[in-house]
Amino acid sequence: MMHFSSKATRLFAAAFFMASFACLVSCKKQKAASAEATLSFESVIPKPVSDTLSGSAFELTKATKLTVASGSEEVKAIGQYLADRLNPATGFDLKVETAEKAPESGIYLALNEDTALGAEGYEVKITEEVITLTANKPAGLFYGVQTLRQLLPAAIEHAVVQQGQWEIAAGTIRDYPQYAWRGAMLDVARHFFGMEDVKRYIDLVAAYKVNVLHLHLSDDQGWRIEIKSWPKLTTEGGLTQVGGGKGGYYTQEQYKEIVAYAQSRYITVIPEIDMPGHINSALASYAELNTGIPLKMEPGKIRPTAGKVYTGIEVGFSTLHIKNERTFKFVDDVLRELAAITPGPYLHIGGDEAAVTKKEDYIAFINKFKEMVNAHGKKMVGWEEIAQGNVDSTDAVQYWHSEKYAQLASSKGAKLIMSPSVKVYLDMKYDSLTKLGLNWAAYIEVDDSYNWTPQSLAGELEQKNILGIEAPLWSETIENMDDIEYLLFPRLPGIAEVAWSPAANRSWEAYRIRLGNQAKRWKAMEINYYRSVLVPWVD
Ligand code: NGO
Repeated sequence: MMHFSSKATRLFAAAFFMASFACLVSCKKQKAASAEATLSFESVIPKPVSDTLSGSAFELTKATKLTVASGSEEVKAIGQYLADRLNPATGFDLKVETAEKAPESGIYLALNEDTALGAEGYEVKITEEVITLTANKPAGLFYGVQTLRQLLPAAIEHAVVQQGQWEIAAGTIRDYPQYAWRGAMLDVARHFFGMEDVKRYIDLVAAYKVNVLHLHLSDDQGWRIEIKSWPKLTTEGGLTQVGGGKGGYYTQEQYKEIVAYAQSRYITVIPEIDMPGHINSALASYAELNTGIPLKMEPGKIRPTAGKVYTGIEVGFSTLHIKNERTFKFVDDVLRELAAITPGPYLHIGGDEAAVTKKEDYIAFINKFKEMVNAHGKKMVGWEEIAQGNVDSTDAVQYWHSEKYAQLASSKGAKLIMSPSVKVYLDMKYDSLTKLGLNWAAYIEVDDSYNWTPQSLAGELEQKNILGIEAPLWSETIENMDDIEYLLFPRLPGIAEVAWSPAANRSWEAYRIRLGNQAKRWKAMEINYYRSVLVPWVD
């Protein structure tokens, strides 16, 4: 207990008590003010639909309780996913607890009917005491968790313990996506990427609320998915890749593991077998798929010989043959086996650049593929050229550069996935100095891939026909994870924002600041990215 002997000491003590009392009243405000100055929602990509700061902050400490509403294993798993993101860098040992009702402090996740938020939206309310994350469906909780990650200091992304204060700006965020299809494609055919790379790719895109992983599983250079009834597709057709290096393939068990991993990140896998062109790896594996029917060639054009293993990067030289009896047995077996291991609703049949398939054969092929895909309980997706076939409102057509085909697909009632090669082809170089990538469509700087809306392309499409957006990463020139990351970052987050955030909320000037704030995060995540001079990076 304090003891005051002299008058001077008593006066000092009185002043001290008064100051302390004054602080009790105002220091909380001061903390709030400093939080307001340093903490904001400006670190979040894609930009939320609405957010309001309240001016104080929540601090995550080792005493913070992480609670989920009881009754759903799925919600508990999302709680665990959050704990796994928070524990390594903080050094805390947060454990997921369940409760019947919302606690008064800590972090709380629960399902809660709020129809305005839709199937993927969420609301997060942050006060000094408690963070309450709610959503109609688990997917919304998962996206809310991605937002919370980005609201914490960037150091949270380190894999080892960091010193730091783990504050989150207080306020409310209500958020939901504009488009149901927010995709990223990875071409594992031109160069093969193993399980760890695919999982990292999934994690990187999941952080930006991407919900579709389109795997381009076959092309002229390689067949990458085990088909048990046609084993040579992989044991022969999967052996090599562009440049002649060792290829590879996923067994069906491995594919299922990828699908499950993606599912745990609320990402649907869409497998693509590219047909009737881009099929050389199959022709090279099974002589019976070749008929020897001479191919229609452009005069003077030298094409690679279809039917032999191919390691270059030409396109449009191979085709299945409509008059070959084995062709449809082959296609049906492949689609059946693929449908059986794919829980998602779609199978992608490719359909692009069938330059040596006769037009009437091409149309007959697409109509037949559609019947087969539907017979196996799935819906068909294909590149824009499939609009020439009998597509309808159950099919999705992936626009990549032809306004004519996009309009045709839309006039037949098909849904459009927007992958404009001049905006979102991640294999395009940033500028003429970029070492990786191609440039046939355009040089795509980070502002180019951000500054567009799906409706204004392909001759003004109606909103109701647009299913969403997908960014393809073709792999002719990329060989490893570092290469993947360099072309993905910084463009992918901006494309994800085009797919998620309302166009009226977006502006390049504001976005580039938010993007620059991601640099520390990417460093912590060890992401290899292109340091565009257009972005004010904050390290
Ligand atoms: C085209 C082609 C692919 C290439 C890619 C390279 C489509 C749909 N087909 O896009 O085979 O890999 O360009 O940018």
